[in-house]
Amino acid sequence: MDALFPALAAGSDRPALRFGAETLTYDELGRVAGALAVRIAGAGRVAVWATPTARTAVAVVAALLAGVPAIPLNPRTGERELAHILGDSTPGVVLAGADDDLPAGLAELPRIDVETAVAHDTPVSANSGGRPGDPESAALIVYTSGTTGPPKGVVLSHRAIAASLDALEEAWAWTGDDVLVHALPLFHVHGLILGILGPLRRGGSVRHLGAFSVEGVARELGAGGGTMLFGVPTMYHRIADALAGDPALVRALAEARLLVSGSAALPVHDHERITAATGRTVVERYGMTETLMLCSLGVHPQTPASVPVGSPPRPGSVGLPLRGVELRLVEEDGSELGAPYDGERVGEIQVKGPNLFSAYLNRPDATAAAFDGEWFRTGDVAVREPDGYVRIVGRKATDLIKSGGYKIGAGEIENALLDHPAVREAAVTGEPDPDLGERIVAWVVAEDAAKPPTAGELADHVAGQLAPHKRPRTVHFLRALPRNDMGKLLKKALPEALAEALDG
Ligand code: MCA
Ligand code: AMP
Repeated sequence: MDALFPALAAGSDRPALRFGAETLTYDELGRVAGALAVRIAGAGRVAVWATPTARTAVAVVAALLAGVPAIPLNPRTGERELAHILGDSTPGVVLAGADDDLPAGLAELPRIDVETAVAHDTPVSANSGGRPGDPESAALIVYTSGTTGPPKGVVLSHRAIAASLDALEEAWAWTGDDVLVHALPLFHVHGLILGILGPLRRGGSVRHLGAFSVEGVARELGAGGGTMLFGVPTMYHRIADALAGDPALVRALAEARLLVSGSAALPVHDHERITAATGRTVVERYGMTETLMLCSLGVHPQTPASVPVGSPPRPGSVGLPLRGVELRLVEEDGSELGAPYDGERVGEIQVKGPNLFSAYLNRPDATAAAFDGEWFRTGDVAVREPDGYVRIVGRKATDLIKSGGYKIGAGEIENALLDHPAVREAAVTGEPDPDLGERIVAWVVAEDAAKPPTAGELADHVAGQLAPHKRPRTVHFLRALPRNDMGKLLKKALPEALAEALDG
């Protein structure tokens, strides 16, 4: 197998990473990551304190070069979730920045501070292109939520990462000349694998904004030098909102080669607003932590970079399966929906391919349950148009919420709420939200109806235990949760219970 980063081995003074004022060339990245790789070789698994900084990119590249599995940690992870992840993945060391203030949960773990400055005596590491080790070995362990229980560690191999990034190279004519702009978090597949490892595998460069802002996008794209933008629908929604009063933003988007949205469906209305203002079509792609990338609209490689085209715009569609991905739709009764497709019949998306994960860490039961034979069950429900294009229409599990592009299990939030002393019963649902896609709503029965906790207190509690993006944005207080005769919670009846909500 190819080493993941041929351009690192070659070394050059071309920019690889830029985070704010900090830039690392391929030569510099090869030296600092190569030196760190030598230090962590044999460390077992390494946790990476995944702030949106160059240090995170250096730490992850070093782990990949050393052949040591990396576990990216959301630096805002709350106590309970962090304890679970550390207990499950048992890293031998944590890589962080010298000025990062690590929480108590990490105090026991040896710490290595990640340097991004090249010491004069740092040699170009012999392995800075990475040893062509076992392609099946674990490269990253990325935690993802399920409907119930704590998040599961998805073990991703070098093979899966290379296969997925190379399929995107073809679909998007992605080259070393591309400069990717994004502001995605670096502890998930989208921001880390696509957004950092993707450009590095191509020998191109990435400019990370640190935090998302429409101004940052306008500054870096187009005339700013950026050729591609990756974002979740919430980011494109905010961009669409800003276009009317911002000619510089319109120009920046119009001049970019490729605008890509993923992690959740981009509403047709936002597609239309962006196209109307800029003449550009946002390219949707579909993937999952367990499968990496599965489908995308494509661009035509022969099109000059200055001419912005996508394959025929198809808002609401995620395009065709990528190279190497086998995809089928399976009906409730287990029968496969074959061609000819009619754009009407609905089935669960199941997939096979070299891009798939290896296993859920320590969870052979969950790994086995996720497959139908060799086919991975995505839980996403779709139709195929007569020409094979895939259109996602929903999800099998109503207890999975996609908010701001993050996947969040209702069960883990319910458990966290139930841990609050003032909460007797709790149910969590996702409700449509124009900005976040879905908004987390908590339905709570207080221990003492006369003295319920405040909504803000419960949001802080969930943010502190799990993560801020899992906090409920709306809390309704009820006298009782709707249940059937067997005592089973009836989530579908919750909206009706709203009329009797104590919060008015
Ligand atoms: C607010 N904050 C709080 C609280 N309230 N913090 C603690 N406790 C509270 N009670 C803080 C937040 O931490 C944050 O701080 C700030 O207030 C605003 O938070 P929030 O409102 O949550 O942020 P947002 O504006 O809603 O964020 C929108 C976003 C974000 C930027 C679009 O949702 C995002 O980055 N989404 C990306 C998700 C993603 O990458 N998904 C990929 C996984 P501060 O402002 O300081 O940060 S899916 C995947 O990988 C698959 C493979 C795929 O297909 O891509
Ligand atoms: P995650 O497990 O966080 O990696 O999220 C994966 C899920 O995000 C998929 O199973 C889909 O439900 C959803 N998803 C990702 N990309 C898209 C897209 N372009 N359109 C609709 N849903 C998407």
